[in-house]
Amino acid sequence: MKSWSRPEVPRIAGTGILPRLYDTSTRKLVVPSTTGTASLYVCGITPYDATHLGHAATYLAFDTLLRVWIDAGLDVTYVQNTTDVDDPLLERAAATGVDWRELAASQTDLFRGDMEALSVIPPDHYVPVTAVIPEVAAAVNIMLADKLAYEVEADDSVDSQPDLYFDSAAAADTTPWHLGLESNLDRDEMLALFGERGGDPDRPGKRDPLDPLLWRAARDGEPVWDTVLGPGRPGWHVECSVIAVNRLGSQITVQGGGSDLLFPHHEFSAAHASALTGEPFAQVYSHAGMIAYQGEKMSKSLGNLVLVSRLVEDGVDPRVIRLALLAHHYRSDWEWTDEALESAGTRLDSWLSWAASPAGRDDGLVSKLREALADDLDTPATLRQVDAAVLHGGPASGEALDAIHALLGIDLSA
Ligand code: 5CA
Ligand code: ZN
Repeated sequence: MKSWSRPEVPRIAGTGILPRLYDTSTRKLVVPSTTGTASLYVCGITPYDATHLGHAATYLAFDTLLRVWIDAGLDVTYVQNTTDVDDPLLERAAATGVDWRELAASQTDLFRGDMEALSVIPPDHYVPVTAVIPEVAAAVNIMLADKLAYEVEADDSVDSQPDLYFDSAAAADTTPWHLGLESNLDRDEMLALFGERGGDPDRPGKRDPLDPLLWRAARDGEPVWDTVLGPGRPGWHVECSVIAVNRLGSQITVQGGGSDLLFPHHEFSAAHASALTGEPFAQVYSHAGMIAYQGEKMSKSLGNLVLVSRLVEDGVDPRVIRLALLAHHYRSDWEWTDEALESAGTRLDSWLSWAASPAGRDDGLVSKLREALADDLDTPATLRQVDAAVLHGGPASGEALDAIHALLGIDLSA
């Protein structure tokens, strides 16, 4: 599927640094091993109410990683999905009387426009789930043959075929994955989150309450695809595993998304990918913090949203939105306030007047920016380095302006 247009990313003089990244699974900072190439899978939106600042913050975190990797000379392949068929999307479409396909298409368009406005580098493969249903069915079929999937009789209709579930215990025995590998949660925490985040711990017939759905057989009134598994549609986690594995191969460099996806979504995406490849899913499991608003996590279901498109419509410079989000470390949870926008605006103004008359040569700012970002993408420290140069350093240099543009996505020439 069409993604969005690529922003200009200038080349910076000298050599970039491969960044240390926090890995949720080992709880350590690691520099993933790369031999000139890296692969990145980031979970995309469920297109029914995009794009709020929480989404934007998460995609900016991985945009920063991409920019740092590109500066370090890596050839990166980046894949992102859209979950363009899913229960919450179908519910919203039904509630508003809009066809679910139209809702997904219009919200994905809005998202593309927002990402473009924010100068976010697009993925190389932008993959809607509805385009890969046969791929996912084929993968689930392999899991069935490998005895990593099992049938659970449908409870709501005598006509319905059985649904298919992932056998977590069998996978722990025969693959490099085990329950908790990625999330490090204890079983009670998992059970609570599983119920809250789309799982069905109480469904009769499951071997383990935590086993996730792989395939949902056709039900009346639901979208359905004819596949090797019969008519139905995939479970959520396996979609991301299959999209990632079939485009990036086994053991990708980084799996990314917001921390609300850690369990069950990322845990089981990793499980399914390992079931398919026999390898660990990723070298680094990376999670961005949650943005709150008015005291709670900004979320479509609560409706406490600040939309990027609304801010831009109101005349806010997208660079100000970028700076407001980059002022916080990507792993921290924080609350959005109007004040965040004001101080980012003041910051951009001071940077712009400094950049208006570049002269002289880089006096070390470029390497300070690279070092701060190599330290688990420390954007707040990076912004402070620019502030210090603006306040106390000499005039801006062309090299520094290129570095700010390439690494932070802030073009100060306009
Ligand atoms: N389509 C699935 C992933 S396969 C999904 O979670 N979609 S989403 O639209 O709900 O979220 C898209 C991305 O934004 C996810 O990575 C999610 O973790 C992140 N996200 C959602 N809300 C917030 C928030 N308040 N703060 C930071 N990131 C958020
Ligand atoms: Zn996902």
